Amino acid sequence: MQRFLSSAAQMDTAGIEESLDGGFALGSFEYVVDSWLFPALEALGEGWARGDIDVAGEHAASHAIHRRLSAAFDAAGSRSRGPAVVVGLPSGSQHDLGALAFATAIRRRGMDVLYLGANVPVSSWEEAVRSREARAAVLSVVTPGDRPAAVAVAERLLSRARPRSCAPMGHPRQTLLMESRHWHPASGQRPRSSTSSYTEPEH
Ligand code: B12
Repeated sequence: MQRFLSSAAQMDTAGIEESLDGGFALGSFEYVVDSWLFPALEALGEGWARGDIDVAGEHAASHAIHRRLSAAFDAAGSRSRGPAVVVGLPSGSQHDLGALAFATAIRRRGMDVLYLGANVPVSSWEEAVRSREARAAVLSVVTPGDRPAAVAVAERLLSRARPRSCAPMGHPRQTLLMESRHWHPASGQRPRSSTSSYTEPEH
């Protein structure tokens, strides 16, 4: 990880790529993401916030990671035959690496993933969930500022498009889970009885 951070600080693209080669060789995709990649991203953000890593180095490093995750997502494509799941970010939110990693992991488990990426308006979430008849919608909520837009998406989906569940996920402080308990598939009418449950951790 140290090599990754120093390469980002020096804007050394070969060093960034070599450290990613080493990181991704540590084990399965899921193991690498949890044990190496996300801690490395967190350290990258700390380096940027301290001023040790310039915005250019941070952008170069996060783009290199984006390319790796995209390749892993594509490589998992042939297994996508299971339930449809839509994954992405709400309007205004650009931090899509966590969502892309999650989308890749569930695609590797056989789910039929529609990955929307960053900055998706409420109406487009609705359209995506409806057109794919998605069983679930998963939104990544990386910063507190992303939360109102994520809630707007979840509320719209649960009132209209009705996936079986809608899960805005992120740091424990930002996470909330909204679930439609009584799902009426494609009836075009509101469910006779529906509840939304919000699970909000204590602050
Ligand atoms: C890369 C990066 C960027 C890139 C994003 C590129 C991309 N394509 O994603 C760019 C350059 C675009 C960017 C922009 C900004 N960024 Co930024 N960024 C980061 C950085 C370094 C990594 C983000 C990341 O992907 N982390 C990996 C994720 C997965 O980690 P995580 O969010 O902690 O997620 C964990 C859980 O929440 C959970 N999780 C997250 N998503 C999901 C999804 C699912 C489905 C599940 C199950 C779980 C889950 O799993 C993770 C592992 O535990 C972080 C540093 C950090 N600490 O993360 C800063 C950081 C998030 N950024 C920050 C800031 C301030 C910004 C900007 C406002 C900067 C600016 N002035 O423009 C903008 C905002 C853009 C926007 N409108 O969204 C701050 C946020 C501070 C705050 N609390 O609000 C951070 C924390 C940096 C810092 N240390 O200050 N950023």
